[in-house]
Amino acid sequence: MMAILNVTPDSFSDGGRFLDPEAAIAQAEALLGQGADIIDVGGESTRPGATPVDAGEEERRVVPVIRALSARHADLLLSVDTCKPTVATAALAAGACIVNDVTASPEMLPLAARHGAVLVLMHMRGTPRTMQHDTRYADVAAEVAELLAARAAQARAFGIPAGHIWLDPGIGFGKDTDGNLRLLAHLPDLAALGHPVVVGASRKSFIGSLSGAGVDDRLGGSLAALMPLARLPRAVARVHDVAATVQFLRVQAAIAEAA
Ligand code: HH2
Repeated sequence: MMAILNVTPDSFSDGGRFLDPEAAIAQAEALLGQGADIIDVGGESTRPGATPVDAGEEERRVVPVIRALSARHADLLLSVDTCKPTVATAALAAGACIVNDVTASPEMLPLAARHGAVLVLMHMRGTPRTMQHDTRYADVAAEVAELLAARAAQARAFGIPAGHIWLDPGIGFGKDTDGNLRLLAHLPDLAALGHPVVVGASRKSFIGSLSGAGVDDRLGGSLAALMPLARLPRAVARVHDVAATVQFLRVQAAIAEAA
């Protein structure tokens, strides 16, 4: 379970709540207490239409939080949610061991290889500013799997082991509601590429479209969106609501064992 910690003023769900490093560290401690395995620290919102942040500002937001958490918890898996190689480098030096790159940029491959880091490769069409302009695909699941398979092959060619390359279909990143649902329904196809799979569906707008619920009232839909992932052998859920997700996944696993 990867818990979301956005050190930003403008993230779509927790924007502005954890911009202060002390508040961010306290939130990380709370998420760990609820059962998070990984804390994913982000300093730039990627919500549709978000304004880009320069590398210096992004680094100033995430690095002190990563450094403080790493000093307090020697074994904690810390992830940095960034698409900038300089921010990733600074975060790895401060104690992160996972680079979560929503652009799956080829530039991150040598960097992750050099540091022995886990690399999350996520599918996005365009940029956060443009990604919802065209959400049509001939076959969204096939197209996303093809792009991620190609990028994963490049990552392996850089010497990154398969288990360190995590693939994410990019729920909400240049997809409409039907596209998101299709991607979730076809997660086993992505898992068949032989890498761990990450899903970030937590509180996203397709849940609002299906239910009419506002952003802070989407827990039920967020858990439902994890059902396909709960059936995969190597999978990571990226979530805001850690305690409820831990409970959901435990009960799912117990049912699977009883089958
Ligand atoms: N979604 C968001 C950000 N980073 N990383 C991965 N791997 N997968 C995702 O689906 C994903 C992600 C967007 O959500 P959030 O961080 O909650 O909001 P914001 O981008 O507004 O900070």
